[in-house]
Amino acid sequence: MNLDRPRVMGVLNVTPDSFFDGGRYFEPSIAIAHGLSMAEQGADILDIGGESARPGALPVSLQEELDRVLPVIETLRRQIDIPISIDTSKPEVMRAAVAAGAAMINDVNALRSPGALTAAAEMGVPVCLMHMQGQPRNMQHEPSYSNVVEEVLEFLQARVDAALEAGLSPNQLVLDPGFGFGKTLMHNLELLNQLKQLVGLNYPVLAGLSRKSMLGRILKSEDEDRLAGSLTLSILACQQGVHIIRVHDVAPTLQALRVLEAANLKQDPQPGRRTA
Ligand code: 8Y7
Repeated sequence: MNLDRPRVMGVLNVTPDSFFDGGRYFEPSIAIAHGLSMAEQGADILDIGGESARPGALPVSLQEELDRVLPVIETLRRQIDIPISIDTSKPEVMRAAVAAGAAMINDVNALRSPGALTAAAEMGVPVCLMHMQGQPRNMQHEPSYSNVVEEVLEFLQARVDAALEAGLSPNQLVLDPGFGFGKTLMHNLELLNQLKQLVGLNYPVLAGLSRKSMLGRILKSEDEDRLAGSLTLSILACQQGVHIIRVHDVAPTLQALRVLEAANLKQDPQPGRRTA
């Protein structure tokens, strides 16, 4: 995938308890329709997940996770052209999802689960390695760092080393600071302001900021009212060179990116039209 311009990854949760969807996309047919809709809106990638990473969320069984995601991947694979990413930490789900047509692995646990490095090395698809302090069950209890930016970079560098050691290729790797995963608002804002440092490691960088609780903290708003804040955060990330943004609202994000691109290029996207 050409990453010269930022790419949009659409979030497709197939869980009854995810951050925002709150079970609305649990039915395979509803999840599939939502995936088709994001593809139509212009998503570059779809990220399909069957286990919620919401703070406080409990793990789901292997069979339950497979039952949730596989029918959705199999059907969407046949109906859309864009790559499908599997959001999982379980090596068995990675393997089954890739066999069903997934072209990327998004692992919030950065391949730390037993067998995950080997599975990813064998499959050879791109992998997103994300930083998380703690586990979803307890990660927001008391996040603590002496220097959040340094510690996140060190963690990701160590996971890159482990991945290369396990036989993954450097051009398979994507890095993610893991906004909201064991971080206070201040930690998230510091990371957001220093994203250039992560981009400087010279791997593609993915950022997920869409509708996250940091916006609730800033805006004191409920989930439903986070679109403008989400767009602002995504644009700030892309302005620092982030390559992929993971979002719920595909069409508005693409609009915001078109505006950013025009501003950066100082170019009229519709030359010849006599308007402002
Ligand atoms: C992220 C993510 C979630 C993120 C990556 C949510 C699965 C929480 N957030 N994966 N997943 N980065 N790579 O709000 O920030 O969507 S779940």
